[in-house]
Amino acid sequence: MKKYILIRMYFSVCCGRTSTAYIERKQAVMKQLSDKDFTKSHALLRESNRCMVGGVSSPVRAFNSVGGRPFLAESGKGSRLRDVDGNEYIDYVLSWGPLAMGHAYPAVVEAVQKAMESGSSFGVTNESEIRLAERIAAQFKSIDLVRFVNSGTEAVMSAVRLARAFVGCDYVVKVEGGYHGHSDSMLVKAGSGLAARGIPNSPGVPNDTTKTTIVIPYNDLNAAKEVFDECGDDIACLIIEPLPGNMGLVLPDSGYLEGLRQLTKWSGSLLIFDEVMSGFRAHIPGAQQRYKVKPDITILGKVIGGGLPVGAYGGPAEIMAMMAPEGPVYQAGTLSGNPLAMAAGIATLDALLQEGVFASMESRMLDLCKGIKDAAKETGVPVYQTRVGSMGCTFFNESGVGNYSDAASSNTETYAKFFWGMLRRGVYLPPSQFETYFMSAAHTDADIDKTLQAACDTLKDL
Ligand code: HOZ
Repeated sequence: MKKYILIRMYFSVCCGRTSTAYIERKQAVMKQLSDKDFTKSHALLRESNRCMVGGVSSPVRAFNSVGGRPFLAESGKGSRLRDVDGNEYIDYVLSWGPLAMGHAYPAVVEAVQKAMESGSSFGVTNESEIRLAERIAAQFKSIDLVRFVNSGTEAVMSAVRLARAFVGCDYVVKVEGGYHGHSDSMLVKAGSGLAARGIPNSPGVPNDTTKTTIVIPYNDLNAAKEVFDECGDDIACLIIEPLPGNMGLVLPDSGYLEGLRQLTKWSGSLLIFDEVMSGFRAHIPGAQQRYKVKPDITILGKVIGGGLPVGAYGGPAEIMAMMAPEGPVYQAGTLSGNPLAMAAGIATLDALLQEGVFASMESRMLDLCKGIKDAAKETGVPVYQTRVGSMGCTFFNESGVGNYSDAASSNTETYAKFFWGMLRRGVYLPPSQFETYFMSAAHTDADIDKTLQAACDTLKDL
């Protein structure tokens, strides 16, 4: 109980909820939004707070890091998201990435409806699993065999277990600000919601679990070398988002990923690429293709589920054969390979892989990012803009951002003002500086023009 009270105190200090700055920020936000009606959202939020922890099913949705209260979603179509008060936004969050074809893409809707009519879950293998696995293996040179699960968290947890069993030791190396879902061993100096709240580790994770997790800064090959020199024999795997998207979007320095590939090879450890975010977004099929580095195990999620809950991990047959029922490493799931999710994933990939689709998303993201950078320059607001494929991020930072400590030095107050200014003008960006925004195939040139106009006006107001 005592520990619980201390943790509560720790959280209120971390989040600064009672500070004058927090109250002032909230008041400023409310003033900025006075011309938008959120009556129904706020009424539902009061209800959700009575029956759901923090009123949400996932922390960043509470908008804590930008202050103010979140809206509640009613529906989405194409590039647009509509809230329960009838406000419409050009959506660059896209359910945090999965909706590569946009909201309610007709082929996805039709595929899911059709699958539903044949039954929603069987608990035995269904042909749709084979078809999605085939598509993934055909795209990724590093993957022979796939195992489907229901989320990226599950895929990471299982892949780390697989790596430990395959290599025969326990240590796992991860990157500061890298986010790999919320399994215990990965909640050490993680990005996303933890970065937004400035929490290094989560209470409730036993010290013994994280003792075997070694954290290195991103883009620092010397730091990685030191760790591998010192304890390379005990390292089962190095897990990394090759293109980190959970500390904002940070790009790998030239040679960094190749260097990690060499280190892991020399020490006999596995290299795991977490491409939950970058898969089918950094490139087709992912960051490993863009940067020409082949991992041992790949983690996927988001786009391969087309908006339904899917995670997957895959690799060469030699490694994957360690998994039950072929091998001794156990992992199972009642809804794994669920036919509705498989159908959504297949329809999404089939549409996205059509000639020119990804290229046009990429070129729109390029226009958007270039436009924001130009507007910031014109208005004298210092930003550091990153973009790869259909992913982008605007850091309010005078210097470059190459790792987590750079990202953490960004001006989050200014990001919060930018977020609300854009929302007021009908553009929904991630409600945290430490996330990535996404383009869909449904976004049009007119959407980009409207977004850039909103960005110019908002930046002028900052
Ligand atoms: N992990 C997601 C952001 N990178 C957040 C998911 C959510 O809150 O929906």
